[in-house]
Amino acid sequence: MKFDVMTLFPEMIESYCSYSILKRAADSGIISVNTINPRDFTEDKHKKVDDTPYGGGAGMVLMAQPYVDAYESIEREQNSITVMLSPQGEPLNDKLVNDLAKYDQIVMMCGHYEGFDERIRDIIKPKEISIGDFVLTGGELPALCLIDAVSRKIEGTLGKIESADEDSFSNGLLEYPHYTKPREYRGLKVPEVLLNGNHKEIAAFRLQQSKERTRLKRPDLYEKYENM
Ligand code: 4H7
Repeated sequence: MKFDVMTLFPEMIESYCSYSILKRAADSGIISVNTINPRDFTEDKHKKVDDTPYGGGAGMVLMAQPYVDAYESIEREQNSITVMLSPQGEPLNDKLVNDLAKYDQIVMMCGHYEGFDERIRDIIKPKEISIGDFVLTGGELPALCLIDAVSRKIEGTLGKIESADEDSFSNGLLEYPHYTKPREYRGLKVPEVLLNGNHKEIAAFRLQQSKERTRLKRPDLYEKYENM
């Protein structure tokens, strides 16, 4: 999987991707993360990427020319999708993440200030995706969420130990509680069943815990699970 991120702040993307599991995946060639800075495509000596809005109002609008030229400089694979991270997008969830993981390349567009000149959308026609109903100062965090969530769906990214773990949503339920040493901490004991080595009993306990906490914390998910 190739991720190409259009951003005015490439270090934000590079930094997050240079740690832990994403770093390991990039080093082993399973993913590659590349940034493209629209500022490098400006045509004036001040490298201006934004300007005041026609019609008036506060803030600045990202200009079409640097973004469209930056976009057109990106080499496109055959099986590629272009995504704009925006509060107006389709909500990101596990199903959408799985769908995105089927592509060979995801080109991402990160906005700032008041957002994009509408002609950027008219010309590029990206799929708009939102990570939730709240506003951020820029699209980089949502782009990183997408890179992270998609990467861990790709064969070979997670190690054996991480993959064996049944994560939330893979079965439609939230994760069961986890414990590690010591057996007792501030008077709180690890549930006895986890210490007895009976794997059938442990699996049953964990499933029951998963169901119970999903029912309490996310009744909307629990209803979907029950009707599966
Ligand atoms: C595109 C258009 C995504 C991107 C406008 C991006 C939330 C999400 C952005 C804007 C994002 C999300 C720029 C509009 C900053 C608001 C103050 C970047 N925010 N912004 N303005 N929910 N912001 O996924």
